[in-house]
Formats: sequence, structure tokens, C-alpha cells
Amino acid sequence: MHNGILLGASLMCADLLNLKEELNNLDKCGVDYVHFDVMDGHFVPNFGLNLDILKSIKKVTSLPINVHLMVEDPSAFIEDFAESGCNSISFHQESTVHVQRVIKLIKGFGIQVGLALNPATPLTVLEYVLPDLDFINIMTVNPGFSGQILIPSTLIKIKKLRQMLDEQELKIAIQVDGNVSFENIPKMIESGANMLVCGTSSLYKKGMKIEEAMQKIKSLIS
Ligand code: S6P
Ligand code: MG
Repeated sequence: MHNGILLGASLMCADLLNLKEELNNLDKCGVDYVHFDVMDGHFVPNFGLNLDILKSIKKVTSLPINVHLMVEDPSAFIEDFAESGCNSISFHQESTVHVQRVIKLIKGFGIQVGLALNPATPLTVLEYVLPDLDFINIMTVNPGFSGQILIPSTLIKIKKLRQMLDEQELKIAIQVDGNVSFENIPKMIESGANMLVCGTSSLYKKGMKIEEAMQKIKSLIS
């Protein structure tokens, strides 16, 4: 935790040929958690990291693993991921018919649960599930790819969500995922985000070393 903010590294943006070294570096420079993107080629038009990669990285890192399921039927994947040692799982509201059932399923494994919302999904979908969640993943781009540009209305959404949580005195983290750049980080935090997913636009910025990028992120949140 840095000044009340959890700093996460989006592993799909790392050098996949050198994952062990990459994870060591993340640990050394003080990253709080690893964000682990899973895609099924249906919910989003891409494929991300998978269960075998999770099992392998668990052998070489003790950093907490936050799985982000961008899949059509999250309930089919939860047992395998939970039993492979991840610390939290978020799934998408848009791909889930029985949201409370999936929340219960995840909590049953003793891990934290988050609900992810696409940029166009209104906050009203949270009304009856909010107190059951540990965090909310506000997607600031449409999920599926790194290197996209922030959708500006998502900043207003973060602000409104922060207001909702404060009004109800709920201590639920607001995670932001997508174009969490050096430029956008201060705006996201000012709006109320406190859990960052850092990818190609900050931590893995081309031409910058991870240590250097991390220093810059820390200076932006201090
Ligand atoms: C894909 C995924 C994200 C990305 C992350 C990349 O949508 O859910 O977690 O990996 O957004 O970061 P950046 O800075 O390239 O947008
Ligand atoms: Mg993600």
C-alpha cells in the first residue's frame, strides 16, 4: 500500500519470456499485487493469461495475485483459479446472469471478490450487490487489449462510485483498469480510485525501466 493506494502490475504487459525475472523485479520495486488477465476469445476478442501460467508463477512469487476474468461464463473457471492460489477474482457483471451466486462461489474459497464493469455499464447495477463486494473494477477502456485510450466518462463514474461508497460508509476498493498512465493516475486518484492496474502506459512504459517507472508512479500518488 502506498499512501492508501494499492499498486498492481498488469502481468500480460510484462516480458512473457522472462516472467520469473519480471516477478522478482516487481517484488523488489514494491508492487502490491499482480493483476492477471484471463480472456476466452468470446467475451473479449483476445486471449490472455491462463491457468497453467498462474500455477507456474505461484512457484516463484509470493506477491498476491488478482485474477480478472474476461470470460463468458465466469462460474466455470472459478474453482480452478481459486484452487491455484490466487488471492482475489473479479468477474464481469455483463457476462453473468446470477451475480450473487458467483460472488458466493468465490467467497466460499476464502478469497476476495470484485465485480468488473465495462465503461458503458451504469453504476445502478451495483445497487443490490455492493455490500457483498471487496472491490469494484471500473474498466476505463473496453476490456481485451492493452495500450488503449481512456474513455473520459469513466472518470465521472469513479467519482460517482466514490460518493456512493462514502454515503453508505462502505470500505470497498475502487480498482481502475485501462490506460492507467502517468497522466491519468492523478485524475483517477482524485476521482476516488485506490487500486491501480498499471500496464503499458505507466509501469511497462516503453524505454523505461520498471524501477524508474515505479518511482514515477509513487511520486504521483504521494
Ligand atoms: C485488458 C486488461 C487490462 C490491461 C491493462 C493494460 O483490457 O483487462 O488489465 O492489461 O489495462 O494497461 P494499459 O496501460 O496498456 O492500458
Ligand atoms: Mg484487467
